Amino acid sequence: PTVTQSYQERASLPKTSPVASYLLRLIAAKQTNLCVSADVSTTKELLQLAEEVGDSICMLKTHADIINDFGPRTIEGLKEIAAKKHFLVFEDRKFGDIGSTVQKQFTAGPLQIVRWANIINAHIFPGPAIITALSQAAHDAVSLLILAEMSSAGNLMTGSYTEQCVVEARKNPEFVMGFIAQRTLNEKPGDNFITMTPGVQIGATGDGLGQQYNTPEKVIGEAGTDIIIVGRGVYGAQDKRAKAEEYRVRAWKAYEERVGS
Ligand code: S5P
Repeated sequence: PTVTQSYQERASLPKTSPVASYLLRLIAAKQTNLCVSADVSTTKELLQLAEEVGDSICMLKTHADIINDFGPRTIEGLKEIAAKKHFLVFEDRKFGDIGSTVQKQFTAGPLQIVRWANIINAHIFPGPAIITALSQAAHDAVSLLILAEMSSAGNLMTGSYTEQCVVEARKNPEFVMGFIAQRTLNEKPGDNFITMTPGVQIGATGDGLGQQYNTPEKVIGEAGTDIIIVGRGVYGAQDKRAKAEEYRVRAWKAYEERVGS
């Protein structure tokens, strides 16, 4: 089972999407399973945060639609810092519409996500055509995460809905690299999906708006997930670089203890 395998080993397993292999190798090389969620509202803050935490992360997650002045400068700046500091960019657009519409949302409009994101995500409640539609509009360096579980209180993504996410992912291992979920969903032999888990903060249990928090040890060590996604826990801190390092060290140690290295 993948919970006891190293990131390095998993990078070369069969049926692993190319972006997943690349990311697994990057995680092993940089020794970081931390993704920082850059939920800030200006290009300046976004690029500053990327510079500050870049050495400690494997991935930066964006919500491009909350950046007031999002444009070519944002895209070029982000690409440059990502190349320099070696991390991937994940646009958390959470596609959830008919195939034809998501293709346009992915490729057109003011965000032109296909031009700069390495990783995107989608809900499968509209049905599996959302996966084929996004895959047709993508190029080789883009991979999809399916939202299989959420961190917010009372969400409806449980039981057979979550199971169906795994079924659809198994049909498309070339394009679907894994899940947003609260625990590993690699249950069948041969499953090598990457699980990324938001709702992580040290010293908080919630935000008063439904968000629920766990610790890095809980999600990586106990729930067997692969990457922690931390937003306010990092960008809300005075010293963002130091805080990112703190999360990196704790999540990495939880991983090492899990795989027994
Ligand atoms: O289930 C989810 C899925 C996502 S992608 N719960 C989440 O919180 N997220 C996102 O992760 C959310 O949109 C936000 O960008 C981030 C969590 O931010 P934090 O400040 O609560 O750590």
